[in-house]
Amino acid sequence: MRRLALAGSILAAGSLLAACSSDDKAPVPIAVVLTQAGDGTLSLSAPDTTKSGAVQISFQNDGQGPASAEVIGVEGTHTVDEVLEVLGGDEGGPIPTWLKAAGGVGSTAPGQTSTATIELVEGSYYVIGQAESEDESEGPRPASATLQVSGDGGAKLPSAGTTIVTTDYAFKVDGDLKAGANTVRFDNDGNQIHHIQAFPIAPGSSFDDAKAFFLTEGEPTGPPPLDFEGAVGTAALDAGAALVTTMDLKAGPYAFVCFIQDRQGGPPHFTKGMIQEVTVGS
Ligand SMILES: [Cu+2]
Repeated sequence: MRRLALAGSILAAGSLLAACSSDDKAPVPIAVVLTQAGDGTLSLSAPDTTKSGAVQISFQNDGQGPASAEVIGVEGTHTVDEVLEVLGGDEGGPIPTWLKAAGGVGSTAPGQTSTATIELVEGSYYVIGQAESEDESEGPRPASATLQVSGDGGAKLPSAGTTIVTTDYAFKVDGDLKAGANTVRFDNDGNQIHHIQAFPIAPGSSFDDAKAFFLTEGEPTGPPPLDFEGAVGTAALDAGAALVTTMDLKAGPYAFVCFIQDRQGGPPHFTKGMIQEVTVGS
């Protein structure tokens, strides 16, 4: 944990130097570390404050299973309990307008560090560290930290060779996705909150099988047509927001899926078309 904090301060010094020698400001680095106690309790360390603009989150998952770090903005005064109630609430429930999904780092394997660059405006945020479990009721309570963002302007979000644009209700990939680490910019041009969850289609299965797996009610039969172990995903992103992240992909067909519902509540977006086949090149 100490080593990461040190790395963060070296990066911060580097970005100051970069700012002096160029008009382009570099994203401000932020180190977020999730730890898990022997009894399963999660805790999160993150800075209390940062400046507005692009912020590069480096998320170190020292927990026992895959976890994510999402940044949630609140308009007005809302406690973290209110935020967690929305995030862990009934599937398909309404999402209050005071809650803003600012992005963050998607699923990260235990022992790994992943980064994502997001854009923050002045305001109050919570960083939520959440373990992923197949049965959400069994997971530990998410850990949280407050983050106060001040100022205006700041660094711009970097561009990336490949952009994935979400609309209500579709994914559009601009550029190539290849086997290995892809730096991807995710732009949410829709009016709803979206994320990108990418599942490799299992050998011997087709995209139609994958679609049927998600869209058919009741218990599926037979082996799943998707490789859940190989799945990668982004944090949730509000309307008009963007982030830059890395997606580790392998060659072959994927199903891109959004599980989020409309703000007013309702079925997950894959039922409205946000389940699409995307082919990753070798
Ligand atoms: Cu969506």
